[in-house]
Amino acid sequence: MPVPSSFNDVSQDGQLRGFVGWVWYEREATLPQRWTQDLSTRVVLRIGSAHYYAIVWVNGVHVAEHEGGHLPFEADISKLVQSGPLSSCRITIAINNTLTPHTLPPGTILYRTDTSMYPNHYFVQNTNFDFFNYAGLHRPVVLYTTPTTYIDDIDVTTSVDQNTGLVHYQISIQGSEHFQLEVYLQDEEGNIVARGTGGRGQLQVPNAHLWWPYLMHEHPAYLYSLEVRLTVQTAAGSMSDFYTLPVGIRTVAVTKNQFLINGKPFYFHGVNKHEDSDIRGRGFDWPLLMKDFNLLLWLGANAFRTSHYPYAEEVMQLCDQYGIVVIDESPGVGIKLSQSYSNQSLQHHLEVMEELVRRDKNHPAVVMWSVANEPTSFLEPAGYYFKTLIAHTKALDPSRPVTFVTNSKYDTDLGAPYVDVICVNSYLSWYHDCGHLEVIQLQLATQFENWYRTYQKPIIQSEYGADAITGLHQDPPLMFSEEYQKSLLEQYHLVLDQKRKEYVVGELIWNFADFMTDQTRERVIGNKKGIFTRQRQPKGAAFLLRERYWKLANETGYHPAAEKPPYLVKSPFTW
Ligand code: GCB
Repeated sequence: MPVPSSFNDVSQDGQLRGFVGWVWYEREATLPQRWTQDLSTRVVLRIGSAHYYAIVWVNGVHVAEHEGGHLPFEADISKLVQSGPLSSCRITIAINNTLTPHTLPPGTILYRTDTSMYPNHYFVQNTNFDFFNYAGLHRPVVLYTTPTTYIDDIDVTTSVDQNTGLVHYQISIQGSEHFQLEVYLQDEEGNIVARGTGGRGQLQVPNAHLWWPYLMHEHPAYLYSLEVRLTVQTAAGSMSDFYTLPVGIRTVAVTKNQFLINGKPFYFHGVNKHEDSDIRGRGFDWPLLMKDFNLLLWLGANAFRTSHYPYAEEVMQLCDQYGIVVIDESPGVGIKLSQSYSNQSLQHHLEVMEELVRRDKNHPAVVMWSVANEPTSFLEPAGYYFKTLIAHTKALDPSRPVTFVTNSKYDTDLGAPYVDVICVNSYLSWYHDCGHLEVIQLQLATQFENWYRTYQKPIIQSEYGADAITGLHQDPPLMFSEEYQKSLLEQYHLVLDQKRKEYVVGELIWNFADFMTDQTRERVIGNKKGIFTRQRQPKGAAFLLRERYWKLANETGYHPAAEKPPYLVKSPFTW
C-alpha cells in the first residue's frame, strides 16, 4: 500500500474499500551507521496521521499508541536501534478505523443479527457526517534525528506597539538543564533584526512588516524567520541543535460586529475544503495541494476552514506563506448522540484540542479555532460540554478567538453563548423549500437578524451551497444544474452584501471541490456542492465567485492591481 494514501480506493477490492477493522502496515528501513552508533543521537519515528487508532512497533517492540487521525505523533526509538549490531529497523503499524460514540469523529457499530437477512457477525459502521470515512496512513511517516539534548517546542505570540512588532518566545528544551540558547529574528532579506538569549523573552522589531492576509495588503504574508540555536557542553564535547520557525507578526481581535486583523476589519471570503481526491482519498499529495493553492489565488479567496478536521502541516505552511487565513477545525464532526457528550468523550476532545493547538499555534494564518461542526448543541449536556471545551482551548491559546460551527436554532443553541464568533451553516432552498430560490432573501435576513439580536457577536456564514452535476444545464434553473447552484449563491450574496455592512464578517462556500461520501440516496458518487469538480475543473459557480471575491477584495482590501497576479504558487517545498 502506498504511503501517504488512504487504502480504500487503491485496489480493485470492493471489500477493502469499505473495510472496518484492523489493517497492518510494515516495512524495513536501513539506518545510517551514525544513527545507530552515535549515542548522542536521538532517533525519532514520526507518523503524520493514521486513521484512527494506531499501535506502532519497532523491531517487534511496542513504541507508541495513538488515538485519533489527522494529528501527528512520534516515538523516540533510539534505544531500540542503538542496542545491537542491527542497522535496520522494522516498522509495524496497526491501524483500526472503527468509530465509536467516544472517538472523534464519533460513530456507532450496528450489529445486524437477523440471520434471515444478514450473514453471521454482520455489522456496519454508522456515522453522522457527510464524507467518506477514508483510512490508512494519510501523511508521511518519517525517521529523523536530533541530538539527545534538543529543542522540543517553541511557542511564539506576537503583538504590535505603534510601529514596533513584539515577538514573545518561549522555548522548551529536553535532555539537559545546562544549555545556552541564542535566538535571532531575520527579515525576508536575511538581515538580523532582533536577537535574544535564554528560553523566554521578547524581541522588538522597529518598523515591523506585519503579516497581512492575501489581497489585504500589497505585500501580504510577510514572514520573518526565528532562528533558535541551542548549545550544550557535554563530557564528549559540544552539541548543538537548530530550528528555524517562520514568524508572522500580526494581531487578531473580535469586537461586537467586527473581526480585526492588525486592527483592520477583515472579511472572510473563501471556501470550506476537504482533504479528498481521486484514488489517494485523504492521502497527502503535493501536486494536488499546489493545484488547490493556485485555484484559491485565482478565485481571490482569502480564507478557508479546515472542515471537518485538521489538515496536513504543509497546508498550514502554505497558508502562512500566501496569506490564506485559516479557521482551524478539530475533528469534532458528527457529535449527535447524547453518549458523545459523556466525560469520556469530553476528555478525548480536550486532548485533541491540546494536540491541535500544540501543532498549529505558531501559524500566523490560523486566526481562530473551531472545536466542532454542527453538533446537537441544543441537547442538555451540550452547554457544559462546549463551555468546558472552549474554556480549555482559550486557556491553551489566549491569543485566538474560539468558535464552533452551528446549524442549531439560535434560541436553543446551548453552546453559542461561549463562542467569540457565531459561525452558522444554512442550506436554504436546498434541504428545504427545494427549488424555491425566491424564499432565500427573506429567510437569510431573518437568520442573521435572529442570531445577531440574541448574541451581539459577529457572524460568519460558514457554509451555504447547492449540489451541481458538472455539465448539467437547465434554464430556468432546476436543482442539480449549474444554473441552480449559481442562482442560489446569487440570492445569498444579495443578503450578505447588506449584512456585511453591519455584523456579518465572512462567507465560506460549501464546498471548494466535489468530494466522496458514503453511499446514500442523496449522493451521486459523492457530494457535488463543489464549485470545482473533484478533478479541480471549474463549474459555472467558480467564475461567479471569482468575480465576487475580487470585487470584495477591492472594496475591503488594499485595491489590488487591475491585472490579477499570475497564479503560479511557489513554495520552498517545490522546485
Ligand atoms: C453540512 C455539513 C457538511 C455537509 C453539507 C452538505 O451542513 O457541515 O459536512 O457536506 O452540509 O452538503 O450537506
